[in-house]
Amino acid sequence: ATRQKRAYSQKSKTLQYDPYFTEKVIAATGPNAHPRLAQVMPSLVRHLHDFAREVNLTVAEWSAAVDMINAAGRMSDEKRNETQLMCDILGLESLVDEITSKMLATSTTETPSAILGPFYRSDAPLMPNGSSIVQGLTPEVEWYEKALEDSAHLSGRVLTPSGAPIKGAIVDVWHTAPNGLYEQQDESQPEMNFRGRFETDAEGRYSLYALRPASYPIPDDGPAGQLLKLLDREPHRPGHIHFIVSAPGFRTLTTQLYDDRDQYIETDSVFAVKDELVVNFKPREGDPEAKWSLQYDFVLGSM
Ligand code: MBD
Ligand code: FE
Repeated sequence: ATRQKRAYSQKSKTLQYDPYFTEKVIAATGPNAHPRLAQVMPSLVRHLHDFAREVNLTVAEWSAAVDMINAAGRMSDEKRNETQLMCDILGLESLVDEITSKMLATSTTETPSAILGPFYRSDAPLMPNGSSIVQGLTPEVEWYEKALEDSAHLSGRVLTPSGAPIKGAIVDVWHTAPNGLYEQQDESQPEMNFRGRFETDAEGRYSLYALRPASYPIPDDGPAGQLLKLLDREPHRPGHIHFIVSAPGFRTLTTQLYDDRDQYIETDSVFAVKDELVVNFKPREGDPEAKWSLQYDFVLGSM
């Protein structure tokens, strides 16, 4: 790494650029431009141009970046969003999530949000409270032993900002198999495995069986993985469970919970961990269905 740095600094030059070029591009915007775009595009153009000048970006480098974005687009479909994954490893999805939640927050008690990530499926089955999102667990699957060890009961309430229970809220939950793969990434898993939606009862309660989540490297067979390698970066995300919690009249909460035992808590490759979302699973007594127990209340924000 040191040698490379030196080689590049030898090549760097201080160049003089037309000081009006960027303003000319911005000024090309017409009077009937979309108002929000008219507001944000001058800033985007300025930052892009400043970036290119700051690093003396060459045609070959810009072209490689275009190829990379095109490759991400070609790889993306309803099962995999590689472009989003590239944003994730640059911290952009987490940053935008943070901006949005600060913009919309109406109380200090609401549960912090975390990014959606590229593996959400909106049509998970609605299941009765107390049922399990673990399917296809037979001794034949490679992660059978781990799934038994990590069996977990999740429960809690969905609350208003002042702590009143919300009846009829939907808790939409998803996580990977112990092999670190979401169901749609893995031929060997049943459709919608480790996904479910649960409706809260009159006390705002939800409950389900799932697994303590395992850490795993984000998919590294595309441009995002390539970029991580070029940056000498660690591809792992700490084990996490995704949630989307929604109820009429409240702001939908997209978030994740992180297992505090995880070795990657401090080095999430997509920068999404927040202290308030790190949880401690407790041993569960007297339940043959689960070795671990987690209780967590979600507080939704008002509209
Ligand atoms: C994931 O599982 C995820 O949740 C995010 C945010 C990015 C990549 C993989
Ligand atoms: Fe995830």
